[in-house]
Amino acid sequence: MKKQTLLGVLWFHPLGFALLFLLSMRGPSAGAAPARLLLEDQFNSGRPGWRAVQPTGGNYLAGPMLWQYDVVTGLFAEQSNIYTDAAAASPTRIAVMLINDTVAPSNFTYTARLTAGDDDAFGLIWGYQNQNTFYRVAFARQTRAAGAWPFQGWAVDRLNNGQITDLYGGISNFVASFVNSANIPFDVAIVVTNNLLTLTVLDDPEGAPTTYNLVSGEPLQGSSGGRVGLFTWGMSGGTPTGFRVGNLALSPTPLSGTNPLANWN
Ligand SMILES: [Ca+2]
Repeated sequence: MKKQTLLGVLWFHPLGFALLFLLSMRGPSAGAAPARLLLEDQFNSGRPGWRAVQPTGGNYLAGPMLWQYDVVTGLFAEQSNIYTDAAAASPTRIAVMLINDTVAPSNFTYTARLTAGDDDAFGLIWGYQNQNTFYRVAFARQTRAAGAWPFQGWAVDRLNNGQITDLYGGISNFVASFVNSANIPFDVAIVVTNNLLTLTVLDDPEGAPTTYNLVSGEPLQGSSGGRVGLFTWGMSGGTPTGFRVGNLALSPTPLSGTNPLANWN
């Protein structure tokens, strides 16, 4: 009887569930012995340095929330389509988030490369104090009725104890200067200095780069210090599926987290 060694499954969802096992088994026969487990590791401790947040009180549809991290590409994703209220609009603007453990000081720079697959909303969070108090920049491609969030293009809003204030872009002073394209990455830079926001997008950085100075030194409401992260609302399908976010960097205080496979060769 020929003996087989089979590397069975490598399925890695460190923020959800993953299983790695090496299986040594004998070929099929009437007298085959049960599979013998050589190695098992449940990657269920999450992505170190990050926490998934699903705010309470939301009327959630689709989902369930599952944040994913690809250790090879360093990209974060969430593609469950989880959203709130209705596909036409979310009056509550409640959306799930992924928040880093580092607490940024009041002056900081937060950058990332975003790529949309679907046309609903995703983007970046800063000044996170709790699930009801933070700043957010949202990017969406889908056209919706006037006043219906998420707005097409880009929008900066503030939630303060759940109270929503539109700050820049969106419905308050929307300039249709930037709308993301499917599968075209764009680099986002959030710079906060003395409570003034500068928000810049470099679209298609590796193709035909175009810079959009979306907000230039405009005031914010209260401190912007706090945690940073990502959010998603209704993203699934397309190419890439849902969206991807990578090249995440925060200064002067670096993001928390280590490669969960750092001790694996
Ligand atoms: Ca969608």
